Amino acid sequence: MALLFYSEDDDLGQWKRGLLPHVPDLEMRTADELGDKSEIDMALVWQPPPGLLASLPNLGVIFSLGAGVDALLKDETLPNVPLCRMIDPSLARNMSEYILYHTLRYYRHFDRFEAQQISAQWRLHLPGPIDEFRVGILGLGELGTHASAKLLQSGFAVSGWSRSQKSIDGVETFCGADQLKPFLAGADVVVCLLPLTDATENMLDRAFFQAMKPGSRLIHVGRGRQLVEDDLLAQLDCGHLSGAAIDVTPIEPLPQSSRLWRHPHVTLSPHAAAYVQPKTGGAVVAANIQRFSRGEPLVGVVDRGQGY
Ligand code: NDP
Ligand code: OXD
Repeated sequence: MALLFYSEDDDLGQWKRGLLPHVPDLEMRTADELGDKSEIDMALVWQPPPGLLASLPNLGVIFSLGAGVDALLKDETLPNVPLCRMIDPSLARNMSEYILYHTLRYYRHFDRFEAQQISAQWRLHLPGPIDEFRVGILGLGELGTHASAKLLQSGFAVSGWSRSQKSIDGVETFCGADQLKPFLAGADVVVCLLPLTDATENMLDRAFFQAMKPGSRLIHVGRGRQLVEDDLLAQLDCGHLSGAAIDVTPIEPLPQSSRLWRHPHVTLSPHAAAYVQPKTGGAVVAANIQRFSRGEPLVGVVDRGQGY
C-alpha cells in the first residue's frame, strides 16, 4: 500500500505519527519523491496542484485533508475514484469553539467594549436573556450539527438551514430557498457553514444581508467565494449589520488592499477556524484505508453531483 501525501499547510511528520501506528505497512510518499507512480493507490491531500492526482495511474481513492472539497473538484483532471472528505472530531470541536467564541463576543458586547477602549469610553452594555439570543447556522452537516449542540449547551436559541429537512432536538430547522428569508430574519448571529458549490457561490450578497435582522452579525466560516465582499462592507457601513467575523475570504491570502482588513466592525482570521489534528485525523483516515483495502464502503464519500 502506498499513499501520496500532499499539503502545503499540514506537516508530513505529524501525519506519519498519526497514521502509521494504525497502518504500519503503509508507505507514505511525497510529490518530490513519488518513486514508481504505479505503486501509489491512495492519496491524502489538501489543495494539490491540478494534474498531480491524474498522474497516478493506479489511484483508487482520494482522502481530503479538509472537510471542504471544492478546490479538489475544480481540478478538471481529478480522477474518477471515490473522494472522501474529512470528518474528524477535532475539526468539529475547533469549529464549534470558533463559533461559540464569536457568538459570546457579540452576545456579551465585548466587540463594543473593544471599540470603546480605543477612545477611552467607559460605557456599560448588558446582554439580554441568553435563550432569546438566536444563532442561525447555514449548513446542518457534520460541523453545523456539532456547533448547534455546543450553542444549545451554552444556553443560546439555535436555528439551522439546510438543503434537506432536518429534525434536531432543540433546533428550529428550515430548508430550501423558500425558507431562507424567514430563517435569516430571526437570527441575531448568522453563521455560514456551507460547502462551496454552484448553488452557494456568491450567496452572501446584498439580498441575503438585507434579509438579515437589523443590527445582526455574520460569522463566515464556509468558503470565501460565497461572500460578496463589497455587499458585506456596504451593509456594515450603513449599519444594517453590526459586525462580521470573517475566517474565509474570496481571495486567500486576503489582498492588502481589501477594506476588510481595516473595517472597524470586521474581525478577521486567516482561514484558521478549524483544522484537523493528525492524532485524531490519523485514526479516521486509517479506518478508511482499512475499509478501502478490504473493499468495504468508505465513510465520507463526496457526492460529486451535489459538489459536497
Ligand atoms: P457537510 O457536508 O457535513 O454539511 C454541509 C451542510 O450544508 C449540509 O447540511 C447540507 O444540507 C448543507 N447544504 C449544502 N448545500 C446547500 C444548499 N445549496 N442549500 C442549503 N443547504 C446546503 O459539511 P461539513 O459540515 O463537514 O463542512 C461544511 C463546510 O465548512 C465545508 O464544506 C467547508 O467549506 C467549511 N469548512 C471551513 C473550515 C474553516 O476552517 N473555515 C474548516 C472546515 C470546513 P443537507 O444536509 O441537506 O445535505
Ligand atoms: C476544511 C478547511 O475544509 O480547512 O477542512 O477549510
